[in-house]
Amino acid sequence: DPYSGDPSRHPVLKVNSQKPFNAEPPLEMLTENFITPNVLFFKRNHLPVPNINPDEFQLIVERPPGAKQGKPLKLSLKDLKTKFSRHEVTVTLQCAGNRRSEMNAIKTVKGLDWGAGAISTARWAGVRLRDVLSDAGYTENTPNVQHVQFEGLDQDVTGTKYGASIPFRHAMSKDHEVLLAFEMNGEELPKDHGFPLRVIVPGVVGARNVKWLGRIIVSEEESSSHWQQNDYKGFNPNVDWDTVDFSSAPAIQELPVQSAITEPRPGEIITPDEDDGKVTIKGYAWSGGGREIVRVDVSLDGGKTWKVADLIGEEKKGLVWAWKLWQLEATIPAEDKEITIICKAIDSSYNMQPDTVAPIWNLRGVLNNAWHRVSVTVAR
Ligand code: MTE
Ligand code: MO
Repeated sequence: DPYSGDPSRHPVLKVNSQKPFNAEPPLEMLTENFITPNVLFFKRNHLPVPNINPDEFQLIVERPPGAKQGKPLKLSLKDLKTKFSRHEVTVTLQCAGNRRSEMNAIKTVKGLDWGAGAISTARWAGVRLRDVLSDAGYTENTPNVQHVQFEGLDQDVTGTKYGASIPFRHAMSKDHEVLLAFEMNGEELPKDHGFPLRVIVPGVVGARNVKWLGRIIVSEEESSSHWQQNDYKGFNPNVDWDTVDFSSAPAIQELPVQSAITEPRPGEIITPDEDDGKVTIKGYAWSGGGREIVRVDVSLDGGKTWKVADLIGEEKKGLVWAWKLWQLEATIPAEDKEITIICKAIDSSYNMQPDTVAPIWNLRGVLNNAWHRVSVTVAR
């Protein structure tokens, strides 16, 4: 069993697939903390978790043509920790398949049936990718370089490794804070999250945040991996598996604005406060590309009227990589028995979420960011 070396996991996680391991935290636990505890952080593996000896580990960085006779730069964990300056950043990671189950409910899609919990936030520590690329000899002026490819050390039975890439200018940008991380929330990177080293690309889809990083290749082409070329792309709702042409669409990088309700849960019977008739609604909101969430609107009447939720977050200058948790104390009209709660978030570019799933449905079930709806019964 190639999965016999996988680590043990917290029993509270909702498992979407055991082998490879894919799981999300219960939603009401997800928004208990701004920083998601490591054991609750969603886990998305395509392959068995590789067993890596940290004392023998070496990151291989291919050099630009001509530099050092083409010999790659090899860095041990100690080299990474001592030769480069440490950098920390709070980043929310989201899988492109977050909320896929709502797409599946309309028309079957291919993929794991994620609820709204394929998103989590951690404080990551490591070194800047741009510093490592500079050390290998790359500059903003290196000719013929367009992409930075990341190769994982996890592989399938045929030896194919997980891989992905991001644009070179993104990797070299000081503002974008791309990190080679060896710590997650003050602890050594857990096995499920890429021990001993992973890439963190703030504001970019989870799939490019390569775990168990083994090799970095700078190239004119994007990664040739399945996950860069033939997966994690968006399509028109009428494109099906007979007509899909993966080469016609760009690989997903920055993600669109997103939000979801985490409390109450669908079908729950909620009891308004005896004195003021209020209930508490909670959720999260996040956007890709460093766009900060500026407002979350919540409706308790299926979208007829809207209230503004309180935002809970971290102070950060410049680009913002972490989500906002939000909360609303709201009065429910005395006559209402069944209500539909809706949330929608607005980011700093005034991007807003689409109101329904059908117009953004796609065969792979990615990029679902429609208004999130939760129907509950009111008991008094
Ligand atoms: N990196 C490797 N090497 N192998 C993988 O299967 N999965 C990717 C990405 N990096 C993956 C990987 C996907 S699709 C996502 S959403 C994130 O890791 C999930 O990161 P997490 O498990 O730390 O939440
Ligand atoms: Mo993902």
